[in-house]
Amino acid sequence: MKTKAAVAWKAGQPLTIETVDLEGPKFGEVLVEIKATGICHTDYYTLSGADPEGLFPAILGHEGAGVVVDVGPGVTGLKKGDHVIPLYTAECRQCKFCLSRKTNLCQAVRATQGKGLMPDSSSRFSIDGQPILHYMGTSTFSNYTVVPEIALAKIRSDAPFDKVCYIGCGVTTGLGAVLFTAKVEAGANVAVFGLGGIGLNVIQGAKMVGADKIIGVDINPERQEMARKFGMTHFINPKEVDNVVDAIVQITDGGADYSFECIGNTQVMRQALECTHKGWGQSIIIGVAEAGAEISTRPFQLVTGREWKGSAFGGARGRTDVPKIVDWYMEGKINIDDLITHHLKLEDINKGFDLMKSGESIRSVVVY
Ligand code: NAD
Ligand code: AHE
Ligand code: ZN
Repeated sequence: MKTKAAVAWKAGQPLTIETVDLEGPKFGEVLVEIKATGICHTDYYTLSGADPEGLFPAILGHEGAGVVVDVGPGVTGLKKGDHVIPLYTAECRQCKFCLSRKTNLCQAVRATQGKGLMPDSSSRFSIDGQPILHYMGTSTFSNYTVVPEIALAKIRSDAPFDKVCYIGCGVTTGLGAVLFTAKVEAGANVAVFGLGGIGLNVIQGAKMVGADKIIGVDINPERQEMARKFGMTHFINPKEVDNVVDAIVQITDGGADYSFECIGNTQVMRQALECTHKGWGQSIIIGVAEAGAEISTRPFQLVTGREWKGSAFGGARGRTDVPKIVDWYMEGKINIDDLITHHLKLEDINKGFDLMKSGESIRSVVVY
C-alpha cells in the first residue's frame, strides 16, 4: 500500500512529505493507522545527527496512537479495529530482561530496531525501490506503519488519539521515572532539571506521590507558570543564581532526596547529582546526551551515599503499564491536555521542531 509520511533524508535537514510504499505485516507484525503523534526532543536529537543510532533515510516519530488495520501471521493478541500505542520499548514477556523483573528494557527486537529494521532485518518502507528505515521500531511520522505485536499496547477505544499519543513517550517517561524508577515517597524533596515535555511530567508525578518541595530548574522563565500549575513549589533560573547546586541544597536543608535530569546536558547531569542529599540522594538521568558525551563527578559524591541512575521510558513495561496510564488520563488523574500546546498537520511537521527549539511549545502533536 501507499502511505503519506515525513521522511528524514539526511541529518540536519528538514523532513519532506512523501508518498511511501509500505509492505504489509509479516510474521508477528501489525499494520497500524497512526491517528496522531507527538514530537519529542529525541526525534530532534536524532534528526540533528547527534544520535549514534541515527540512520538515514528514515521515518522518525515514536509518540503515536492509532488503530490496527491488519495483522500478520502469528499475531494472537490484537485484531483489526483495536486501538493501540506503539512502544519503542517492547515487552515480549519472554526474554531474559523481561523475565528478570528488574528492568523494562526488553531486548527481543532491540538489535534490529537500532538498525532501523523490522525483526527479520528488512524494512517495510521504500520509495521507488529504495528502502527507507524505520525509527525506534515505531515510525509514527507515517500515517501507516508496521510494528511488532510485542511493541504495541492495546488501549481503551474511547481515549482521544490526539492526547493519549503523548503517553507513547513523554507522559510515561516523566511519570514513570518518579513512580517506577525512583519510587519517590510522599514527603520527599525533588529537583527537576528541564521543564519541557518530560520534566513537566516528572513534576506531575512528584505531585501525584505527595512530594514536599518540588524544585524546577530551567533557563526558560516562561516554563515557570506551567510548572507551578503542575505542582512545582520553587523555581530556579540558572542564569539568575550564582550556583544552582547551592540554591537547591539551601531550599531543601541539605539536598534533594531525588533529582531528575530532563535535558540531555552532561554539565547539568553533574549538578543534578551533586544537589542531592548526602547519604541517600538519588539522581535519575532521563535526558539523552549526544554521541561521545561523558558524565563526571568526584567519586566522593558516590562514596558519600549519592546514587546515579538512568531511566528509559520511565521504567515502564509498555504493554502492562501504558493501558493503565491511559485509564489515569481518562479518569482525570493526570493532566495531558494543558501540555499539548500545538496541534499541527503532517505537512507542517517542521514547524513543530521549530516551536520546540524556540521554547514556544511544550508538546506539538501532529494529527493525521
Ligand atoms: P524539551 O525540549 O521539551 O525540554 C527541554 C527543556 O530543558 C526546555 O524547557 C529547555 O528550556 C530546558 N533546558 C535546556 N537547557 C537547559 C539548561 N542548561 N538548564 C536548564 N534547563 C535547560 O525536551 P523533552 O522532550 O522534555 O526531552 C528532554 C530530554 O529527555 C531530551 O534529552 C530527550 O531526548 C530525553 N528523553 C529521554 C527519554 C528516556 O526514556 N530516557 C524519553 C523522552 C525524552
Ligand atoms: N539511540 C540513542 C539512544 C537514545 C535513548 O537513550 N533513548 C531512550 C528513549 S528516548 C525517547 O524519547 C531509550 O529508551 N533508551 C534505551 C534504549 O534501549 O534505547 C543513542 O544515544 O544511542
Ligand atoms: Zn521521546
